[in-house]
Amino acid sequence: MTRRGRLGAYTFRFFAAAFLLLLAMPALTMPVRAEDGYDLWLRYRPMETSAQAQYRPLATAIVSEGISPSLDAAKTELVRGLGGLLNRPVGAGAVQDGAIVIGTPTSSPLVAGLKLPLSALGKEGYLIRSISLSGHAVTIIAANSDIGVLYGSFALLRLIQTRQPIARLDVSSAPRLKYRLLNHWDNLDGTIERGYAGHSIFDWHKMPDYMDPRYTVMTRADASVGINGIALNNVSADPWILSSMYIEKVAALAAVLRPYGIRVYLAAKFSAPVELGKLKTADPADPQVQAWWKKEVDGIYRRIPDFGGFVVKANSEGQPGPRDYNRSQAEGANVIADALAPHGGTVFWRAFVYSEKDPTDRAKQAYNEFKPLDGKFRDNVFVQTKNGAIDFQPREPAHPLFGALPKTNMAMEVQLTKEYLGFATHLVYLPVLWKEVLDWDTMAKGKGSTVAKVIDGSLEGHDTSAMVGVSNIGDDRNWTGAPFTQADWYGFGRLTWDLNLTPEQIAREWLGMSFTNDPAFANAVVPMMIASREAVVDYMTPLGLHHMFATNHHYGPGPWINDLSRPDWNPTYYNRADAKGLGFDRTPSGSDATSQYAPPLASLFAGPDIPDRDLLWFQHVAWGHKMKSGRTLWDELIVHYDTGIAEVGEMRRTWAAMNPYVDDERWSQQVAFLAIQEKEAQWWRDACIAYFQTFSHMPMPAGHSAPPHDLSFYKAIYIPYAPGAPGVTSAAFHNKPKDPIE
Ligand code: GCV
Repeated sequence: MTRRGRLGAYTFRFFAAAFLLLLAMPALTMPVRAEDGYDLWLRYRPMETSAQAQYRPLATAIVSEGISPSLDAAKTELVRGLGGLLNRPVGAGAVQDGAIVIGTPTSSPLVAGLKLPLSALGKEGYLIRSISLSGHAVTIIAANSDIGVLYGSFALLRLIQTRQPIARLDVSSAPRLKYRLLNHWDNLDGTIERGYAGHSIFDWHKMPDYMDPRYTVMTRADASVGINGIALNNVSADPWILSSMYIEKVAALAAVLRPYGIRVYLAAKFSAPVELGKLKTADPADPQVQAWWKKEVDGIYRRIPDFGGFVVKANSEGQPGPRDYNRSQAEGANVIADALAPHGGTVFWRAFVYSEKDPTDRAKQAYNEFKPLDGKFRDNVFVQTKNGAIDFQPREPAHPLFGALPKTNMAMEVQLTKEYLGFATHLVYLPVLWKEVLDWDTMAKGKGSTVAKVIDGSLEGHDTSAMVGVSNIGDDRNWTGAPFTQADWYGFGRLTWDLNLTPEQIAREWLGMSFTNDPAFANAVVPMMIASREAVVDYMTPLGLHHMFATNHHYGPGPWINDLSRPDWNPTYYNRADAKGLGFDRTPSGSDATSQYAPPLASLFAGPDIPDRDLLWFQHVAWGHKMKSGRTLWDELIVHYDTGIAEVGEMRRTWAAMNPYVDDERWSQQVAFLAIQEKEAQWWRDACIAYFQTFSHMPMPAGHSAPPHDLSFYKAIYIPYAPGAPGVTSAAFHNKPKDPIE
């Protein structure tokens, strides 16, 4: 070859190599697999090679004898999960070493022949056991129902996803609560009240002809953590949902949910007999009204035989209710309950009842209304009570109704969506908050009368039980608006299944399934998640402060707001800041809300030994009051605000160091969200201190800086279109300060 020819060949090879390198570039520079959170905790990414080798012999085939939609769902999930995790197809097969045999004694002669101890597991529990079958080492997933088998399948996958040993399993598990429900506050127009993850995933307009595949993904996620019912629409309900047009759509959704053991519920508007039925009244004592509910309910059950029932918000925040007809909450609930009873349906009647016409402390109103009605509700009614007496605050004492209605089925309602906790961008791991309430000792029947025992029915021997969560799901690609808000959805389900789980356990599981099982990752991130709850209390509402939120959207601080039409919507109503001090006097010399608690708690909250964390909830305290730490109230308050901010700073540092363990997409989104959180924690602290200082007139304690602006700066911050607020457009001009650009 001539020199020229050689040169030509080299040049060709060089350009060919450069071209190939160019083609390979994206693969070299991009992460191996992009993650956007869509797959939630059901990611099923291939395990590390060593783990694959360890688990593959233990999951070689799936043996399922029966046929049913739920068994199919279980099989499909195992095929998908095992195939993904073990990085090789795992399909249906015969009994062999490593087979996973699933079924119930009714559907599977194999399972029936084993005579397993299933009776204590009830309808939904499951048993997973490693046994020898015809000389083969297999894993059995057995239950009394196909749904139990599905739950067991998710449980086995969870064990593998979190790298637990599965060679010698003997696990039985049954849910502690009978009703484990999510309430979606989704409006029929696609908006979501207090939703921070996009629009509603329910595309009502296209239903029933088009059923978005996302419904099934959501359902799988719900079922994987044991959720067994969802109410589809906002509790501030649109009567249209009960029309035949919408019931047809609801029936189509119920069909998606059914194989996964999830029943559909609806929020019903109390005045529906008037709006839909064209009656003159919705009075529960009116025979025509009673007949209307019966006819409506019968019609629903004809289309949805396993319909769950209704959740009702009555006489609350402008919603109609029995009081409009001088009837009690029980009479209102019972008329609907009577219509549902023959079909096995349930009413979740909300205790979130307070009236602008009642001058009584808002924190006392629900108790006053419901306490005299104990024993008057039908058996198929739950009184659905928020965890605290005001409204999903960063911290509230448990609602005084827990333990106060021994003859009534009590459900606890908590909020997954973070209306009062900084929306989706603030990392606040909510199982810590819920656990605090579940562990709260009401003392109703002496020591140990925890809220958990009230809602699981054991305190008073009820045979039914429930917990309800306000959903945080929207149509954002990652479902809940942020990587870490998925943990609240996951944690809610896991906790309702097993109230004994600790927030740490739940966090560790979720991190392993959603990110990585590397212990170094969990060791850093679990404490960060746990600390996140106290951080938000500290930077938003320390020492028992509550409802300091800006109007309507509740985004950011507004402790000075005092001009709303209803006194009990004003933050000043709650903080009572004045020249003397701070806090709501709910002792006997004040509103006497303390007396709604069992005597030992009542005297604790009204006396000098009250824990700091509840102080300003129950007492009005002088600015110079000596706290347990020896500091004045004023100094203590500032220390708490700054501790909260410091905690978020610490969270940022922790997460920044997690880059090696997490895909770039989720890592960098969380980096940005934590930066927002820190900025807003500072905003909360500065705005609140600037306001309170106008009363305390006290200097900043040494080492703590003064807010950089004066109060007028914070008051002028105006956010017209913060997401999630009801009627946001009409409210957008409320309190609008003069725009500096005008
Ligand atoms: C659905 C709070 C929220 C409202 C919500 C209400 C409720 O007041 O701000 O958006 O309305 O609680 O729980 O009914």
